[in-house]
This record gives sequence, C-alpha cells and structure tokens, in this order.
Amino acid sequence: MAENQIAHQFTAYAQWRKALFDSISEYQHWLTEQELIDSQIEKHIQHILEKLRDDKLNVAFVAEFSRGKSELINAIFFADYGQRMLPSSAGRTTMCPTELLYDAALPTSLRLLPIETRLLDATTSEYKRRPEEWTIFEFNIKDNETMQETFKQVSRTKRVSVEDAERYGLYDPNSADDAMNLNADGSIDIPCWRYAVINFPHPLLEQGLVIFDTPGLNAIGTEPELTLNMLPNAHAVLFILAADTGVTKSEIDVWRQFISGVRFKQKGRFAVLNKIDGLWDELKQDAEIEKEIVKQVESSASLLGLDTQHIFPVSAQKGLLARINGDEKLLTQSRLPLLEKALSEELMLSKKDIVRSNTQGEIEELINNARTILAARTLGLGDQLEELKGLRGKNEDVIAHMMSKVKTDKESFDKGLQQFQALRSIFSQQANQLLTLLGMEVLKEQVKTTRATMLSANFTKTSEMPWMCSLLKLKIV
Ligand SMILES: Nc1nc2c(ncn2[C@@H]2O[C@H](COP(=O)(O)OP(=O)(O)OP(=O)(O)O)[C@@H](O)[C@H]2O)c(=O)[nH]1
Ligand SMILES: [Mg+2]
Repeated sequence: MAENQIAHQFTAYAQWRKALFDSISEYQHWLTEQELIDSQIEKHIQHILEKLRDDKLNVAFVAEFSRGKSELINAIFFADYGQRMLPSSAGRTTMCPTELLYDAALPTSLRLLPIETRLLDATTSEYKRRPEEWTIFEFNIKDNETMQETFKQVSRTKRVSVEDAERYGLYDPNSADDAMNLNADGSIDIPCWRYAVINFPHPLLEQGLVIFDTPGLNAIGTEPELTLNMLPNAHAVLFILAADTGVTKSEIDVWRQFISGVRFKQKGRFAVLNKIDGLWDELKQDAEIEKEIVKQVESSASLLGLDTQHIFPVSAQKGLLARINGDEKLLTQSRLPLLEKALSEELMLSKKDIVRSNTQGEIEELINNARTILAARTLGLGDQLEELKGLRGKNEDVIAHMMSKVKTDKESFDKGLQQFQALRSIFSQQANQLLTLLGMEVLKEQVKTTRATMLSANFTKTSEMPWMCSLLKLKIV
C-alpha cells in the first residue's frame, strides 16, 4: 500500500542512520584500543553520536484554516488507526500549533501550554524546558475513543474580553479581520492553549519523525517561533491549498514571506492542492475532470511561482476513507500515493545527503587527526628500527671482537699451561736433586767424615776438646 512508501523509505533511512551510528561507535572503540583517543576527541565523537541518535525529520503542514491539514496528516500517517485521529471538521479546528512526536522518556500524552503564557516573554522552546508549566493529559493508544476525545483539546477555545485578547497579542484593534471575529457582546474567542505536543508511540514517530500541524495562517504571524524556527528548519513543508477556493492573496503572502522566499530552503517545499474530489462531477467525463485539475494546478503554480511538478492535487478525505476501507481504486483516485512518493523520495534523499555530509565532515576531521598521530608514530617507530639495526651491527662487531680476544687469550693460556707444566717437571727434578743432596743419610755421612777428620787432627787435642766432642755427638745423634 502507498502508505508503506513513506514508512518503508523512512524505516530504511532509520536503519542506515543506525548502521552509521554503529560504525562510528566501533571506530571510537578502535581508537580507544589503539590509545588514539583523548577526552576532547571522545567528547567530539559523543556529540556526533548524540546528534545521530536525536536526529529528527521535521515535516510541517501549513495552510489557511480548513484546507485539510489535519485530514492530510490523518490520511498519510494515522489511517491504520481506522478513524480520524486528529480532529478535522468544517471551520476552525486546530487552534494551536500541534507537534506530534515520540519521546520514550515521557508518558504517552498530550501536553498543552496555556495561552496565558503569552503574557510572559518566554518562547515555546523555553517553555519546553519547564514541564511544570504544561497541562498533561495521558491516554492509552489502544483506547481510540478516549484518545480522540483527548485530542479535541487542540480545538478548545475560550471567550475573553477584547482587552485580554489584546494583552495576549491575539487582537489588533486596527485589523479589520480581527474586528470581524468579535462576538455580538464585544468579546472574542481565543485558543485555550498556546502550543500542544502529542507524545505518541507511532512507528514512524519512534524513528524520529516529527509532524507539525499548524492552525490557520493568521496564527503563523502571532507565534514568531513558527516563522523564525519551525518553518525554516523543517525538512519538508507541505503548503496546502484547496481546489474549491483557489489561491487567496493571504496564501500567496504567507507562501512568499515564510516558506518559499530566497532565504528559505527550496528543497522539500511542496504545494498540495487538496479537495480535488470537489471536482469529481458525475455528470462530467474523466477527461474533463482531469482538464479541470490541470487548469487549477497551472494557475496555482503561476501564482506561487512554482513548477507544476511541485504541486500535488489530492483528496485527503477520500485518501483517508480509502485506506480505512481498504479501497485501492479510491486510493488511486485520491492521488495521495503520488504525493507520498514524491515526499518520501525527495525528503529521505535530501535528509540522507545532509546527515551524510555533516557526519562525513566531522568524522573526516577525526580520521585525519588519528592519521597524523599514526604517521608520527610510524615515523618514531622507523627511527627506533634504524637505531636497533645500527645496534645490531654493533653487537655483532663487539661479539666477533670478543670472540677473537677470547681465542687469543685461550691460546696464550694454553701456551702458558704448557710452559708451566714443563717448568714444574724441571722444578720437581731440581727439588729431588736438592733433597738428595740435603738428605739425612748424606748429612750423617758428612758429619761422620768431619768428626773422624777432626779427631784425627793433631793440633785440636786441647783442654776444650771434651765439650766439643760432646757437642758433636749431641748434634749428630
Ligand atoms: N471534500 C473534501 N473535504 C475535505 C478534504 N480534506 C479535508 N476536508 C474537510 O475539510 C474540513 C477541514 O479539514 P481540516 O483537516 O480540519 O482542515 P485544517 O486545515 O486542519 O483546518 P484548521 O485546523 O481549522 O486550520 C473538514 O471537514 C474535512 O473533512 C478533501 O480532500 N475533500
Ligand atoms: Mg486542523
């Protein structure tokens, strides 16, 4: 079914973004392993990852009241719920800008910012950071009736005096249009709420789609945040016209002033010519009806300064009905699938391009950084390698030198040993000879000979002889 075109493309985009997220996480892991990360790089990567995780696709629906914005949102995104989810009826219905998104951290609910907050200077974005200021209605998505009843809050108005309305910035005494809105008693009906946020676990919203439903054109001027922030930053703006009213002057003004001026993005800006079923006249031939639609498209294109290819004639109401009843013929007739095809193709492709080029730019910076560190490391390692190579040569020289030295030393030691052994044998021979010469036997013989010689000598026989003889005896014995 055609609804799947947007759902399918958006899911594919969400998967692509998830894969990108995983690759960057892996890269961060690798950088940590390689010790290439410091706190600054880590913060930078966290920032890129958070941006990817919080990546939103904002689609805004803008038009004069009762052109069928809410009906178109119901037909494109909420037909599966089997009925009108957002209130859509004749006359003014959506009274405050309504944002549809999903934030898992918050309950499934409708949050409403009271209109009285307009008395203070804070913007709606600032109020988003002050949850206590919002009135919250929780609901169960399985209970369609209560859910629809809850959503009716966005249509609620209240009657106030002109002075109060003026204080809220919702009444201009010089405006003829505002004067026409006065009640008979001089009071005026103003919206109860300034802003609404529907937190809804719809599969596309869960993947980051954010839909803005806006009230009629005069509300655009009263909430500057719409014109200064929401519309310029929306990835797609669908400007809805009605085939039965043609293009009015105020529509041309708003289109030029807030949506399609030179200072705005040109991509993702579509004009939708709604309610073409009003031209389906059973008394007319199909060709005649087609001619009528082409004529309307051409005149709208020339008034808005758009190419006819960017104007999509549809019937939101019949598209919604066809989807609820599973009527494929009526769905084709409503031409809703053609709008969805263009929306999903242009939107997803340009969104993917933006996210890709932004992420690529930031990651390239980190990769270049890591490359510089790695190059410096390689250079350092090269130097170390060279040094080691030099040392390796040196070691070889030293070892060779030492080896030859040891060899020489050993040779001289061996030679010395030989000499020592030779000397030792000579020494022992000499010692033996000496011992032989000095032996006791030899000495005794010598003493004996000497004594005999002395005793036989003539001139030594004196009075001293007796003690000498006893001395000789003593020593010898
Ligand atoms: N015939 C016909 N009626 C439609 C179509 N789309 C919306 N309508 C009717 O037009 C009326 C206004 O539709 P809404 O969706 O409330 O219009 P809106 O632009 O949201 O209007 P506000 O919320 O008041 O700004 C409702 O009664 C819808 O049923 C369509 O394609 N064909
Ligand atoms: Mg509406």
